[in-house]
Amino acid sequence: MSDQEDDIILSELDDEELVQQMFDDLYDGLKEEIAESVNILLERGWAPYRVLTEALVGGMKIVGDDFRDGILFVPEVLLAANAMKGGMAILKPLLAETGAPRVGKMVIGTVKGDIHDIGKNLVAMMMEGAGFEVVDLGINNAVEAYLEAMDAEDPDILGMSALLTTTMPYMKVVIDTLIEKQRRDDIIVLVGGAPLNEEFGKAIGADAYCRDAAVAVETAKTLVARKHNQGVGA
Ligand code: B1M
Repeated sequence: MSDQEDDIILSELDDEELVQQMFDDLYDGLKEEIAESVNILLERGWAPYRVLTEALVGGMKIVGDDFRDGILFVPEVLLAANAMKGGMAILKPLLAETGAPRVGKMVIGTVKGDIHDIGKNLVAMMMEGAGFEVVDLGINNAVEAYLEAMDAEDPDILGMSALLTTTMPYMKVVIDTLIEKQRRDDIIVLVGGAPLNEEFGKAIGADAYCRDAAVAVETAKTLVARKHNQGVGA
């Protein structure tokens, strides 16, 4: 087959075919193709959030399943993650453009020992879109980094992300340190990441476990509003 016959014209695919193609392109780590497809879907009137969840997060789920099953390895997954970030970079300003009034401030970071940041970045993007000011501490954060950021930024919320069963217990280290330093009551602690669940969130003393970015936004809004009301009444 010639190269030309191999070429797929992304703009000629219908929506369903294009999303399927995006799953393949994400799997193959094709950043430019992902960026082009994201733009096509946006031009066709898809909401940024729909592109994010249906096309990008959907595609990453397939990558994750094959990584788990030993079909894909770290280098391929890194390429897929890079392609995903290419798509997210286009969506970020659009998600932040909602004109929502400022509702609160969040410091967020992935915990010590953990370098996964896609989910955390997504939460940060969605929170910004919902009107929160977000200070992103990046990956591999020791408790000192969270404490310093709390001093410097005076946030309403501390968000922690962990993607590994070996790093999720570190969230408790952070919360226990806050208790020890009598700072736990000053801040709403939200936690998230694929291996966590509601029970774990409760067990470590977080205010809430957030299954995904949309839940993080809703939970943050509710808890910040409650905190501000309590503040007024106090
Ligand atoms: Co990693 N990895 N990885 N990895 N990786 C997982 C997590 C794994 C489940 C894969 C698998 O086996 N199926 C597995 C963990 C197994 C376990 O702990 N039981 C795993 C492993 C083992 C590893 C390494 C140890 C592999 C190795 O080296 N042998 C290594 C660890 C490195 C380290 O951190 N020290 C490693 C490395 C990597 C890459 C670097 C290659 C890459 C990360 C690139 C990057 O992030 N820049 C990577 C990736 C991409 C994955 C998978 C495939 C995808 C994660 C992802 O981005 N998902 C992942 C498999 C999986 O999760 N199914 C896997 C998409 C993202 C949108 O979802 O992160 O869940 P998620 O975020 C969601 C929610 O969880 C929630 O909202 C987000 C958006 O809806 N959320 C929050 C997340 N954080 C939140 C914080 C909040 C609120 C909500 O705060 C308020």
